[in-house]
Amino acid sequence: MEGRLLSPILMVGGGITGAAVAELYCESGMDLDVIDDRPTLEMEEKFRHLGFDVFLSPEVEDEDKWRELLSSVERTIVSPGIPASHPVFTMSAKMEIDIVSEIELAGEISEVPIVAITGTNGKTTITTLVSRMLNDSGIRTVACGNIGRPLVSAAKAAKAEDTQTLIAEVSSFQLALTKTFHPHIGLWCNLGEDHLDWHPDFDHYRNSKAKIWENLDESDIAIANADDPLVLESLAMLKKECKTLTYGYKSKDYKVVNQELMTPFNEVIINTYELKRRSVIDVSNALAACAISLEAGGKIESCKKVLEEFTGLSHRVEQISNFGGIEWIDDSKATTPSAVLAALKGRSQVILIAGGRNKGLDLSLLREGCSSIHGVIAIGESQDQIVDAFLGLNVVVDKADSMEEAVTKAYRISSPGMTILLSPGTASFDWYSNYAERGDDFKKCVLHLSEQES
Ligand code: UMA
Repeated sequence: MEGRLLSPILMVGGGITGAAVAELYCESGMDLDVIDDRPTLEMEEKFRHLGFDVFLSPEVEDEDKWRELLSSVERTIVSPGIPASHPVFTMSAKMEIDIVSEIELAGEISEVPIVAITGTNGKTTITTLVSRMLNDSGIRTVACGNIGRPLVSAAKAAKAEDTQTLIAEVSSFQLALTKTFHPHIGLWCNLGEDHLDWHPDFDHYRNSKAKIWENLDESDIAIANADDPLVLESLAMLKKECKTLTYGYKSKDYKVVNQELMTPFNEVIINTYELKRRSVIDVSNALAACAISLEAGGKIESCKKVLEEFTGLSHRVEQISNFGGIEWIDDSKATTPSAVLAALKGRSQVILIAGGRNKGLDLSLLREGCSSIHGVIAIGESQDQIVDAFLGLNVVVDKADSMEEAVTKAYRISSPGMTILLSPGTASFDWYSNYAERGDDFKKCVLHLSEQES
């Protein structure tokens, strides 16, 4: 493993990814420096413990300091959250320093196959399902990547942990810089506007996602969602000789026929009535997971068993209460308009709580869901954009300055039989540290209101 690692290395970002890369270099007895735009004492302590120093990144315009910092660096590894506009990219390019992402490094050191899953919405669910299906089939896997545990950590530990296949959720941030990243199976589930505060434009975002398939060869498999025209178009443009497969309602490979999920050989995997979650998006994610699992050697019975038991992940269209005869749903993970539209699909009489920190996206797209919506409570920094999105439509619109107020106002305009859906379409960082905290606050406010009202 050591032979494939280069030194000296500059690690950009001292978060979860930075720590995982540092652990790899520490174990290999190699040197590494860390820079961060916002170093903290806790961070410094974490890296000092591994024998590495953390430095404050030089100012954007201080080219001399950048040159000095990078003068002895052979490779820069960047954390996924470092945006394409960060000076480390321009300076590394100017000084002809190799610049890679952590998943590229993971691909270089991994001794077991990697299955990679990307897309705008649903990739965490698919990653979780695939890992469970393959484990149940007797193939030892670990779910990793953007889902939480860095791919590089899981790759490093694969031998010790007896892992046979790594199931990696990969984000556009992680894919953007890859040159050699080579999963055995790469699945792309969908594409909608997202992260335009990180990517310079939509094409950059789309091209980054498309990199999941860039290095596949004859022994690999590219899997695409047949119901997503942009993903299908990218599949058609693929020049490589790998096997290609699709899944979805419009697919001829992994498909839905008379409510049954089926393989390309028309074997029945499960009937949709046996699924605990069976909205259009749930069925799509279930099929995606089956496609990967069966192509990776999993068993149909295991796919069926896992799907029968799967009740969904927290904060993703999660039903949290039926107080007042209302279906209360926490979909705090929905940080893009496309995710909100997916949650609204097939529903009616919804009171939507939406808004937060806009990631540079066009929130007026939410209008497309108006036939499902009875009312909207606009929250957070982008509340005016949310209000504007529904101007002139037959939808009750109000604003709230806290989650508690939003929950109360939503309840006041609701009637039994309706749904109150927190599906913000934006990031949470204006009011919270992350989407989970936002969802938990929503749950707390619903519980509080139900206690007050009873
Ligand atoms: N930092 C800078 N300058 C910047 C941005 C960040 O110095 O311009 C520093 C921060 O001060 C911080 C460090 O970078 O110290 C954080 O690095 P990071 O933002 O890359 O985050 P990590 O802690 O390394 O976590 C990352 C992923 N985060 C992002 O992509 C933003 C995690 O995905 C992932 O679980 C983890 O690696 C392990 O692979 C989170 C995420 O929000 C869940 N992902 C996005 C999403 O799902 O929408 C893509």
